[in-house]
Amino acid sequence: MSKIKSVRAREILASGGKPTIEAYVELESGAKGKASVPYGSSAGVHEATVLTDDDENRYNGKGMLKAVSNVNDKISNELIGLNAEEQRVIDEKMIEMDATENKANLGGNAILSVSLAVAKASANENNLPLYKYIRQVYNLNISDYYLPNPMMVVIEGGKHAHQSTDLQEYIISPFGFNSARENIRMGEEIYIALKKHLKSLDLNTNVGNEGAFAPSGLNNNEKPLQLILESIKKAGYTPGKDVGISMDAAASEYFENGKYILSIEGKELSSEELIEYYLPWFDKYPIVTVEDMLHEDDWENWPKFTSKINVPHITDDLTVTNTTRLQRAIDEKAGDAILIKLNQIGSLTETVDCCMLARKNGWMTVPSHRGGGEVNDTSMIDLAVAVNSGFVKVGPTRGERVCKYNRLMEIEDELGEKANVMGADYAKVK
Ligand code: 2PG
Ligand code: MG
Repeated sequence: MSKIKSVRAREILASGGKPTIEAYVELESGAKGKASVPYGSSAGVHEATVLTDDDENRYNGKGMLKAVSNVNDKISNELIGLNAEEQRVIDEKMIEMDATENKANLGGNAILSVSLAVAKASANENNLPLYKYIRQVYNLNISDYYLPNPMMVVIEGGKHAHQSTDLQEYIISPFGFNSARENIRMGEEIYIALKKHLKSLDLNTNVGNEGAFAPSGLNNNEKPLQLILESIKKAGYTPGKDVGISMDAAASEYFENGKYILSIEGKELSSEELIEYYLPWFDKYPIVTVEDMLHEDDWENWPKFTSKINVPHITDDLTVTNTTRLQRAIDEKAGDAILIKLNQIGSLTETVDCCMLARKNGWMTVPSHRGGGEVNDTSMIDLAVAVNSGFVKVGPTRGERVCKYNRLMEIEDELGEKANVMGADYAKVK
């Protein structure tokens, strides 16, 4: 057991060319931990605050010097001398210091960077990889390792791309192999097959925020499902058996003044009409999961839609990795699986609590990358392995995305014989 000796932070760049924050923690033993945090571009309104500077002269007001100084001048004073293995106490201390519902004072970005850096320093001190340390420090009663399948975003639109679809993400979810490495390979092969397919149809293959294709000129929101289905076959895999299709509509982004506005089709739909619009897709395509098909406060209609489909409905903007919102979603049967983003809530402890609440209620967890400002930190993968998540959602290309898959393959190698894979059982809590 070692005490915290120093806590520092600095501004670094995230994938979108705007800053984010990185924290460094050193323990008295000399063990060190470093962590950076991402932010979203279609962030939900109920997420923890990403504290940015008001200084329009730097990065158009998106600098993070305030968050950095909150770490260097405020948080560090309170944490120095604390036992680094008291992760819950440390996180609670920062939450108490902040004293707001949504971490508006210190910033969820500032708090999370320190929370993760403490965990990494202490994991190093204990000579444990982060995923093992998370199980140990929170006393998680999970014995075996079941590695998540990749959930690879291959076509993106909405806020993540310009002139593409209204829905935000079309995803391939490979699960047929009994190996994370092989499922990742399958996903990448389908991605390349899709690239060839798009080219052959004279559709552009430029990529959006998450490294997925963002073809312009598609005149409806169903077309990507068709293109992906064709590409799965072209790559030599069997749809529904080896790999399924997933979607994240990110519907909050096209909800305006009480209507869902599908611009590329010139449609304005009510919740009921939107549900009817989606339903035929479930018969035509091997859809295995869907996410945020309704907006973040459409509580009334989430249970109606979830009861009409027989695949997991993942809550993202609805629950924002927040146990209070998750409990409501469980009680109201709004969904049956949850997207997990550390920065939505802003501390490791609250994120792990959210995953455990989901598990207790039979909900699949799906840790996810962020759209706008991703970083090379791979903590989300260690978290996924610690809690036996069904999938991890990450884009197929770009360094800040593939480092996540590389980490997953590294863990698989490290665990060797002990590495089971979620495979087709992804929706089960293991
Ligand atoms: C989402 C995410 C990640 P963002 O909606 O699930 O794909 O997007 O980080 O922009 O909120
Ligand atoms: Mg989402």
